[in-house]
Amino acid sequence: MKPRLPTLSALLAGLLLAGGLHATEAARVHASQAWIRVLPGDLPAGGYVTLANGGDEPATLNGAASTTYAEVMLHRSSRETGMSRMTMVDTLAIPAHGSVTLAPGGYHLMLMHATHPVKAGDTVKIELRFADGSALPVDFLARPANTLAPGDAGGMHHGH
Ligand SMILES: [Cu+2]
Repeated sequence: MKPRLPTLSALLAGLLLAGGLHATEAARVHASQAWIRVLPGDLPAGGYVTLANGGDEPATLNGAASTTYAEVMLHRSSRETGMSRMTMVDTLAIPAHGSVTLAPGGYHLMLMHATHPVKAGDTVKIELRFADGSALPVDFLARPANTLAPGDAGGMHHGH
C-alpha cells in the first residue's frame, strides 16, 4: 500500500498558517506616507511615516538605518512652556491593530550626514528595525524644507 503523503497545497497551507502565527514584527507593520523634510547644507533631515500594525501583538520599533545617511536616530519633539525640545527615543511601540504616526512636532527619524546630496523628489530607502531583529525597508519621498505635514494647521514650523 502506498503511504499517504500530504498534498503540496496542504503543506503550503501549513506553512502560511505558521507564517501567520509567527510573523515577524516587520511583517505585520505597514508603512505609509513616508517622507523626508530636506534641509539645506548638512543640517539633519526629519523622516516621517505612519506605521500601522495589522497583527495581534504589538510591534516595537527600536532603530533605523539607511545607506543615504551616516546616522539615523529615533527622536521625539515636544513643547514645554513654549519651548521646543527634542529627546532621544530608544523604542516606539506600535499597538496591536493600531498605528503610530511620526510627524513634525512629535516622533521623527533624525537623519544625519547624508552620504550624497538629497534633493526634493528623490526617493530614499530607510530600513526600519524592530525589537525581534526584523527589518522593514521603506521608500521615503524627499520633500522641500517648507513642506507642511498633511493636516498640519501651520503651528509647527519648528525644525523637526
Ligand atoms: Cu530630531
